[in-house]
Amino acid sequence: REQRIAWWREAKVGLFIHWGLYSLPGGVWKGESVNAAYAEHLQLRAQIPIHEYEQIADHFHASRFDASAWVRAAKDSGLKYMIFTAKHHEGFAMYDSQVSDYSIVKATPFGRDPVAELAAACQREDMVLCLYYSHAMDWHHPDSQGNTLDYPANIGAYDALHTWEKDDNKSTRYERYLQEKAFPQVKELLTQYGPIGILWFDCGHKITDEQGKQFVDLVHDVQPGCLVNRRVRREGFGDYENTGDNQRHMRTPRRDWESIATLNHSWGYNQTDQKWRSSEDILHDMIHVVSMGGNYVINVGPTGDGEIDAKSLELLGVIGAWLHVNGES
Ligand code: JFZ
Repeated sequence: REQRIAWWREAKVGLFIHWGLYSLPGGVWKGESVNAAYAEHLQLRAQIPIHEYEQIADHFHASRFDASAWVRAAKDSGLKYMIFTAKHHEGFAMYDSQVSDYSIVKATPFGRDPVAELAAACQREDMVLCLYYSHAMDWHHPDSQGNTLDYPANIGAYDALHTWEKDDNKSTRYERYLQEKAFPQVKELLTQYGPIGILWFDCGHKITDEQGKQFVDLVHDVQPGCLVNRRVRREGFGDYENTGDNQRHMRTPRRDWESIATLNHSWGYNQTDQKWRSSEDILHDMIHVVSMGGNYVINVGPTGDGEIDAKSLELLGVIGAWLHVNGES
């Protein structure tokens, strides 16, 4: 672990990128703003049937996507690593997956592999590429428990979810999701794109210790140099701790830790959320976290077209200017 985490301790600051099918509706469904802070949770919040949600892919052209532009935005802002959402809770692979046809390459007119393009751009710019994978929740796979249970509390109304709820043998079905989709996709991410800095898992409270350990072992078996964050399961798991979203300190900072922050209130692009944080506020948090020994990761949610919005770029610019003067390199 000491070897794995050396680059991360030096990096201190990173960029999170939430990009998926949800980026296209951007928090609005059928002309109505869905009252949810997290635009990437649209499918669940608006209880959109899977076959309807799938149709977003038909309109996903991402005509302004430019991997180098994203990597340069991170680099110019003084950020050292980039965490990209390879699959969020919606279950859609934002990379070329052989495991499922529900992917950006197979299901959209865009048809390209953003992870491959980001990997190439990161290599050119000396940026560490890290990948987010929603391992516990998958709103597209019929056997994933992610659709219900404690998140939020058995909100029930669409396809997969009902059948799952009525099933007596939930753990068997969930295990099938892990074997059929989650484990094989994580393996793909670790074998198709060169060295990955962090496999960033989320919502591990939904799985067992044993399953959490299986994810950690899988990552370290395939890429011993790849870090795993705590959210793979719970406190003490993985290579380092995470705070809750937008939390600025650990109650008990016993090991390396990371704080992740949004610039408005959503992680995915939300066209209705204009409540941006001030640059002073963000700078203050970043300095606070890093001075307390944590890493600070700032999030942007590019539009479905593939662009980082002007306001986020402006805020990143302020961070870049500060780090340029005060950062270490
Ligand atoms: C999550 C996701 O559900 C969300 O969409 C986003 O990707 C974010 C980075 O992570 O949600 C969480 C997970 C954990 C906490 C809060 C929100 N937490 O520990 O406080």
